Amino acid sequence: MPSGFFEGIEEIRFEGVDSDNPMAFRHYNPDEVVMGKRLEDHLRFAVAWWHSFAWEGGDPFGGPTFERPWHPQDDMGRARLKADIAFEMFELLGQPFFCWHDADIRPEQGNFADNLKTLEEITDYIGEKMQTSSTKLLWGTANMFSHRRWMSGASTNPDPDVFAFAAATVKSCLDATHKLGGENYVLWGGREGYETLLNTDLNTELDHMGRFLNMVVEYKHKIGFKGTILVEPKPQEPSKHQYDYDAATCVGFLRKYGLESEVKLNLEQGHAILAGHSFEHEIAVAAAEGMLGSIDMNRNDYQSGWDTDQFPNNTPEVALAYYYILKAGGFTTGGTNFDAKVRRQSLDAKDLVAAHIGGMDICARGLKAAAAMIEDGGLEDALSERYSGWNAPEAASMLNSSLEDISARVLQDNINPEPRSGRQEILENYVNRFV
Ligand code: XUL
Ligand code: CO
Repeated sequence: MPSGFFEGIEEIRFEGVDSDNPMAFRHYNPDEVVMGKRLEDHLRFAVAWWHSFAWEGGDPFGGPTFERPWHPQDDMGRARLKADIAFEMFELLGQPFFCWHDADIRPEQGNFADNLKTLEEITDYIGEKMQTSSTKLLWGTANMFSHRRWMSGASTNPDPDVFAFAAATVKSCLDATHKLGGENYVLWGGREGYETLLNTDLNTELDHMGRFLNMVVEYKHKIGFKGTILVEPKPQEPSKHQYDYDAATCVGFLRKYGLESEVKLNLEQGHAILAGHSFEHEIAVAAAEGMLGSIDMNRNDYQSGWDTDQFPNNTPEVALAYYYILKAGGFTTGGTNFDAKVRRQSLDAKDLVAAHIGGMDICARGLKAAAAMIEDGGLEDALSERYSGWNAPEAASMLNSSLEDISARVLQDNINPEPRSGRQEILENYVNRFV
């Protein structure tokens, strides 16, 4: 028996670009084949349990606005109702994946033993629902930032008891992710950072975080979890400074602690913007290091300057993100998670479904534009041409020579470089032909 929450909303279908039905896909046809692969298999969309079902509509100035039948989530009955509603929405949208934090799916009990018990109970319940559903788990994660116990960090907390609580919590979430067949496990350290350097021992905190992550990887192998461990960069918010600042910082951290072949990155559009980067920059940096794992596809408001977690709606931005993802070979275990929430005034079930329709449509449109650019090859040709000087043997051999040898050659051949155009506007115009 459906709950009635989505009453009046039919299964969302692909109707094509000429459709004016706001509750239909215009670009996302899961079965459309692009570069030899179905769109659904390229994009691997996931619904975020926290924003879509747990979040109650509060902001820093006001309380809940949504008043869903399963809010507030303080008992297991409502946790189960929330799961029922979630799976109803997955079905309506044909969602291939979902993601959760422990705190989104079970009520907070205030102590570890009871948190563990309710997590096991609710993940058994979700597991039963998955038996008759085609929606799978993209990733699970532990919320180690909301409860007051985490206020000074989780693995970086000066109090060893909090480190212990964090280790036990991640173990329980990794177990639950494994039980549900999750394809990845994410760690985002919202409180792994500091409010002030004055009370912070940076070296100790980073060493603890590095050891903690190594223990996560050791445990993953012990239980035979085949998914990917992902860390999610974000420069700040809620902490003033977060150690996983951006992709480049995470790459350095993973190398320092010997994790470069074990851990990849979950990159979020809004976090890239907060770090002062474009999303495609973060993706390209991770891809260059072989550490591109998964993405959280949500934008920020460009004026308000904080993490507003809105659904994507900008085709050119999304297209460039997928261009660098496709160029890196596409997702393996990763996917496109909508770490996005409807606005506080968007009260209706219809708003929640329409937000996902729009996000999926924009991503499909962006991916198709990206694939067209790859197939056309214009950007790749321009790159090859720009670096073609390095194909000459005397150029390539320079990298294995020395400053003295190169200096001698500059004198002997009278090398005097002629500046050449970077062709930025021409390339930007090229991209605009596709988006
Ligand atoms: C916070 C954020 C998180 C992570 C998972 O900004 O993005 O939701 O994705 O903890
Ligand atoms: Co995120």
